[in-house]
Amino acid sequence: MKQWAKDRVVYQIYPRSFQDSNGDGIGDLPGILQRLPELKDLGVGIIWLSPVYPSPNADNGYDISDYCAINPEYGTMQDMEALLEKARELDIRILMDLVINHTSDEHPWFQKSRAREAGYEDYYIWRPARPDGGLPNNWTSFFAQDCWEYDQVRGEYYLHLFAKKQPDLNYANPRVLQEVEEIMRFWLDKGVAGFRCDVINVLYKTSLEDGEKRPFLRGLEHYLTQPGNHEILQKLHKDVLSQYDCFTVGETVFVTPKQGRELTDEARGELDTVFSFEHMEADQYLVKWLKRKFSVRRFGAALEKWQNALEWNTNYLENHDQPRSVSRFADDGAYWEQSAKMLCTMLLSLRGTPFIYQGEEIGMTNFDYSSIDQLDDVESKNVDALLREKHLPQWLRWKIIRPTSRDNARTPMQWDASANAGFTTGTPWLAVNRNYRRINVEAQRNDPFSVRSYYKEMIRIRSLSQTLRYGSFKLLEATGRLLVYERKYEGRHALVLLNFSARKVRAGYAGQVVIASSGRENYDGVLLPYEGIILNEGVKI
Ligand code: TEU
Ligand code: CA
Repeated sequence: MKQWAKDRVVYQIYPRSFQDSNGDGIGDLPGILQRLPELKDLGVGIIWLSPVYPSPNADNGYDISDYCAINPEYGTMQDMEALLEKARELDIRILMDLVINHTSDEHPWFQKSRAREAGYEDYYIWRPARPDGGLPNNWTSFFAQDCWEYDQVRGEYYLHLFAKKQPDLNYANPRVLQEVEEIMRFWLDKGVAGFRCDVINVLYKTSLEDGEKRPFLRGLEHYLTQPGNHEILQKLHKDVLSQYDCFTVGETVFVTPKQGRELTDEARGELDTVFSFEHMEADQYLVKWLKRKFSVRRFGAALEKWQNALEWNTNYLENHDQPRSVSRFADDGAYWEQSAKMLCTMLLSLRGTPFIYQGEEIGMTNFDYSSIDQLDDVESKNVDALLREKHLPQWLRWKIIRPTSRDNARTPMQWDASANAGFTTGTPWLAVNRNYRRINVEAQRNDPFSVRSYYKEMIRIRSLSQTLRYGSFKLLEATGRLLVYERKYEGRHALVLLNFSARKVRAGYAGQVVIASSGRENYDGVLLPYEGIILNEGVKI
């Protein structure tokens, strides 16, 4: 793995919600370009762009209809080149989102495949109905549906692990992999620095037998991290990735530490790093819809396991699929500011490359909508439909969907206190959170005590400290309220003390304060509500 990818901080942009430049209510590439100096100022070294390719937007760009072009809603290829150029000037590298498990059903490959055009028949996973007329198998999708859709043109069903407008590609067909290699080369030759690889451990379907009985994701055992999947990744690495100065992070669903190690083993040559999900279960049972109270103990246990499982981690608390961290793991009310800074202290002091999601650096919160009608997300809508089928009343459906919906993180970026938070002069595609007059970049940019300034300072401190970047990780405490860990490098160490509660908590350590989210310069053994502190050469007392 490249050293630059270890030393830099990544910032994820969800283009649709970042910055609109032409008043159509949709974020775009010129909008991103305009904001690059802002990100540079924050200390960002890499940007991950969620998909910007042409797409019918059944899943906001994760359903791609042309991999080597730009969605006209977002601009042109010239705009993309200008963005790369400006980023180069500022020494910011750009990662593209590589979504290759599925395409849009409007992709020309799918159009040709459904028409059985020569050479394209097997680009997707087609099956006839069962003799009894039933679906080809009993699998269920990630988006709360079955996995098969009947296509009138072809007279067969196609497999889709996600929405029905996202047919899965057939990786048993070597032509498909060649196409993917060409796409990767196209972008790497344009100067992108690598890829965030969407659901990259479910590409290869070993068999299409019925799945074991289970309440969700039936069929998973036939496609999760299969040997055939490792082979695909090795080939992409050998043929393409190894030829460039680039970095990959695989979004690997339900990944175990052992699989994570295999996927990132340099000797095997597959991916550089993976996103794991276990810490996201600190407030849920396996799937996001089954919420439980956030537990520091569970969170700490997941961190301990993953921080030590892999040679190098990628750390995140938010992305476009997860609710806002300050609303979820801490307090977005009375202790909003303290909470956001405490979480920042953690994110930037873990071992691995930190990923900050747009708006996280100003402490953006979950949406304040009052009903499902205000949502856009296909996942939320499918879940609502499923729960309605099961006769759950509306209030209960909303209670389940509200804290979990992906739209919590997709509300437009809050830039300033003007109309629509400075995101657009038109009507935003998704409503802006009403708290934008209080929570926005402009209000925080020049305030040395703001959440954003704290992020900036933590990024700076991390960049200066080998201990925070490369040190080993050791969990010292993960109790009801308190999370404490040690980072150690070449005989030097730092202690990170985090209070996940609205009460003062005794944490008996002493040392020199490197940074405290409260701004204090001395530590007396008691953490303030939602306070985060890093102590240099700290000791237990
Ligand atoms: O997400 C894959 C994935 O695991 C999610 O579908 C997850 O199950 C869900 O969002 C949890 O609520 C990736 C992308 O990040 C997501 O935006 C896409 O919808 C999905 O793949 C399909 O491309
Ligand atoms: Ca626009």
